[in-house]
Amino acid sequence: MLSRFKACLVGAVVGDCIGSNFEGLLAVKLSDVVNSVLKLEECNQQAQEKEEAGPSPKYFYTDDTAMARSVAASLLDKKHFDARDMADRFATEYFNDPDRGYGGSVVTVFENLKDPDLIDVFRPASMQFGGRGSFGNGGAMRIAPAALFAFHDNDLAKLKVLVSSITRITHTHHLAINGAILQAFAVDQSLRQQQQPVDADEFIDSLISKMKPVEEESSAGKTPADNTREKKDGHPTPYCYKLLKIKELLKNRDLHVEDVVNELGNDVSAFGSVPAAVFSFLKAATQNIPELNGRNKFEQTVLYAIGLGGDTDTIATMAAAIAGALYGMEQIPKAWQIYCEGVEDAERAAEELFKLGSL
Ligand code: 8NA
Ligand code: MG
Ligand code: MG
Ligand code: MG
Repeated sequence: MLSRFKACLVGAVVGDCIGSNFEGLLAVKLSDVVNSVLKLEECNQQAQEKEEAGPSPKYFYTDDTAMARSVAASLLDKKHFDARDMADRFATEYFNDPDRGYGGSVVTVFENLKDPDLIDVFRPASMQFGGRGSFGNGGAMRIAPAALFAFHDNDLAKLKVLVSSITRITHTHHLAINGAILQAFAVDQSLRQQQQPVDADEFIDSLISKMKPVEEESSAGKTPADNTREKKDGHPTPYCYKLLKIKELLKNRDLHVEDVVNELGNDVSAFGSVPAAVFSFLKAATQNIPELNGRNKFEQTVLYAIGLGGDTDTIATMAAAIAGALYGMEQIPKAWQIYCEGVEDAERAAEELFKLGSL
């Protein structure tokens, strides 16, 4: 389990670092994604053979990892959710290192969080987008450490509250919150998964049974104006609807990337990215991806997720957190670990989160 904890956070880091090379591209060739990691692997090979190693490549992490680090650090330091502490860490991290590719609007939240007279740390986020709140994937992308922190309690209601609180510091739209909850539930479920290969139908059915009450509860108190996006999709429980779509897509043996993107999305919204991450995990877990032959399940998850294009770093970081939680560190290539920034810190945080549970 320690190895799975570590691979969840290390996986998230390498997914972000490798994925960020393709961020925002509408169409990504899987062969280009493979080449990007071959570069790391060849360099590592040369270094091991003590030949003239080329200039050391480095893939850098982005906002996804920067914020996940703050989530982990705050939970580890305070041993519970402390809104003020976590908000301070998000803002301080941003102002110390603003060029990590943050979302266009979340920056306003950080600026307002800096106000020394601020009483309610959830208020700046709730003011975003005319009071509707951001539906970006910035909550979901950073949430894996929360699933590890709550793992030993084995209480989904508690995990849900924790995830919702962490997300609401920057994102108050219910699609952002529920997307983060889905991502956390998927990580939690993957950590608890006993059998391999994964049964995709079972995995999805279990997620639906957990998400259905969450979505029903959040749609109960909503005003019609809040519902624009669901209306567009015509569904009162939109994440459950997309989870069912994932099941369907997995049964299509002649599936193209465009079909996946059309049905699930690949953009910076939570609704347009968390389902794509879950899909990438299950696709690699249950099927052979011919272009990725010779690669293990973890590698296939990350490479496939990036191949969906769009918000590649974030879809890959989320898919990799789920995959790492199942496969453990053994499946994360050494070269990826060496040449992606932030791996050691993630490994250390995961170890401390693991120890916290056994206290
Ligand atoms: P955010 O809260 O700024 O949301 C991201 C974007 O989503 C906003 O800038 C808006 O364009 C749009 N958006 C969100 N909520 C609403 C709303 N209620 N109404 C209309 N538009 C809305 O930032 P975040 O933290 O959620 O962003 C996370 C993503 O941005 C991550 O994927 C991260 O990597 C980053 N990022 C992505 C790209 C990209 O994929 N092209 C580029 C730069 C940064
Ligand atoms: Mg990013
Ligand atoms: Mg980025
Ligand atoms: Mg992104």
